[in-house]
Amino acid sequence: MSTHTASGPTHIGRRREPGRGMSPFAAVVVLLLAFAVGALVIAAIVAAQAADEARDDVSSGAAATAAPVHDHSSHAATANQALPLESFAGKTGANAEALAKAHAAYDATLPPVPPGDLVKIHMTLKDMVVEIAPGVKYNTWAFDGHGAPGPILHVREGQTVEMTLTNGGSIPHSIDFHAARIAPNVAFTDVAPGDSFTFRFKASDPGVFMYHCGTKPVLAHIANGMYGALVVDPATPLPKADRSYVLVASEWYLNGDGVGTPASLDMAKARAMTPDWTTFNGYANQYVTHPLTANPGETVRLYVVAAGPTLDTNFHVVGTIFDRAWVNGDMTQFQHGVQTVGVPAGGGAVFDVKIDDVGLYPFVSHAFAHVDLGQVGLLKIGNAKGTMSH
Ligand SMILES: [Cu+2]
Repeated sequence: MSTHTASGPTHIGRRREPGRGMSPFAAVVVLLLAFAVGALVIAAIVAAQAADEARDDVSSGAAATAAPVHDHSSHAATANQALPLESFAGKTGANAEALAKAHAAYDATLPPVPPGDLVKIHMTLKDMVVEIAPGVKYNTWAFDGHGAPGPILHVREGQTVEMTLTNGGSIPHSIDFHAARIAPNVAFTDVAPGDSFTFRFKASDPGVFMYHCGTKPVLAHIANGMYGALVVDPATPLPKADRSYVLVASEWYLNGDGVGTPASLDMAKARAMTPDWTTFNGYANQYVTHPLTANPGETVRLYVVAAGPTLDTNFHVVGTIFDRAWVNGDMTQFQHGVQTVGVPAGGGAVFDVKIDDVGLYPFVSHAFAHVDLGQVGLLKIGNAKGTMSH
């Protein structure tokens, strides 16, 4: 290191004992140079390690696209990922406001429970490009052609769900229901492209549950949009709600801005947990532009699932307090008067709010980096006007 300092462009660096006979200013310069060289060496080591990892990522990313199994034996020669990881956070298409208005918001309304003891669900998986923010396109692997999340499912405790998965995509996929008590190696099995697979389970536990693709690497399959929510009503009905909405929180990791060419998954970012966008129901800020609505005094029930793939959601509604919070989806008991509830990745919770005053009430993940990345919406009570800064 001292050699590097000595060969530097200033005469100061040539002195073997930089402290002696030197002005205080020169001593500081020498010290700073020493630090700078040290930092460069460390950066070089980190960059070398990161380049190795990037090569791994390229090969496993290719494996994720072409086949669901990691293949560490083949290391692609090209490392085309810039390091440090480039963020595309907040990078929208031009005229973002107009694009956001034109976007059809994901319908968060909880659908009714189908009649009968047996509920048949058929989903066809499809590779499709969706918008995840104004003008930002992403290559998803989508449940039932919905983009992300997949369809909201709603059953009652005691009903049997018969799930048929048809794989219209190009690689194997599967579906894992958190609501099911079933051998995953039997039911959540990989379905080859073009094939269909049917299994049944009894919805014996009430709550709001995640479902997702469980094919390896699961991180990639969930990050590519393969998730959704299943609401199981308790056999003993909950207190009456006037409106029920379902919000699936998730994050997106982009290998490009998605503005011209659709972005795909950046596995290095997914592993580093540095998302470009975080969303409710798959599109940044969509319920800011198209708020969820209720009348003053109505009870609004919010079913929240944190799909991840990795990050939790700290659910909070600005300007009110949860009248009831079924924390962690335990429908046997609720908490009163709580402000923020953590919904873990892979978990769910149910919230009641009753708001009497007309206004715009933001719902957020109160880990505010998520708000900045798009995980925020508005609950519009009555004929409220204006905008909110949250
Ligand atoms: Cu999948």
